[in-house]
Amino acid sequence: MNFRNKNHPQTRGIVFTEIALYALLLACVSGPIVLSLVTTLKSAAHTNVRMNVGQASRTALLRIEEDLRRALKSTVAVGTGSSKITFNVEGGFNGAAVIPGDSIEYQVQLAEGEELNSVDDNKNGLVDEARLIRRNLTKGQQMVVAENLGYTQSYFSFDGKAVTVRIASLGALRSEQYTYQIATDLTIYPRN
Ligand SMILES: [Ca+2]
Ligand SMILES: [Ca+2]
Repeated sequence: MNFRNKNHPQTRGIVFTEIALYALLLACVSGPIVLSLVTTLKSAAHTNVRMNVGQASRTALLRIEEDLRRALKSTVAVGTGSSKITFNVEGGFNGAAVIPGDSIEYQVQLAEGEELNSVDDNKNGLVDEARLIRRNLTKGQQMVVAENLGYTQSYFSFDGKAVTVRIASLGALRSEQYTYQIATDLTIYPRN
């Protein structure tokens, strides 16, 4: 019993020393861990915005591609400023030739509340952003295919053989006042 009592203070002494060491070790290690966690979270936010921007571009181009593959070459017209394209999709076969079907129009136009002035007028974190509208002029229908596009960086061109579409998608990382832009090109040969 005496032996135990004699040793007790010594045991506690070791425990306190260990706790002090662990505390010191934790202080040394937790600093870098917190820093690394912040870096990881920031990097995840960047990856997230980048992925969304890339996905938005692909979705818009898939929709345009679907229409342009059915477009008749002789009906393709690109509007002034390259922000608009109109064409007729195939409408069947009359026994001698393919006949034009619905008239389709795609237009890149500035988002609501935005003017082309290098200022974020509608305060959504993006400067002069645009949306892509698809119109079926024959049926009088209209839908928004994509939003948050670069207005001047997204356009259509036609050289008489191939249509080239460039869609530039934007994404804002507002906490860092950083804007991602991913531009994707698509070249399609309409039908004769
Ligand atoms: Ca804006
Ligand atoms: Ca603006």
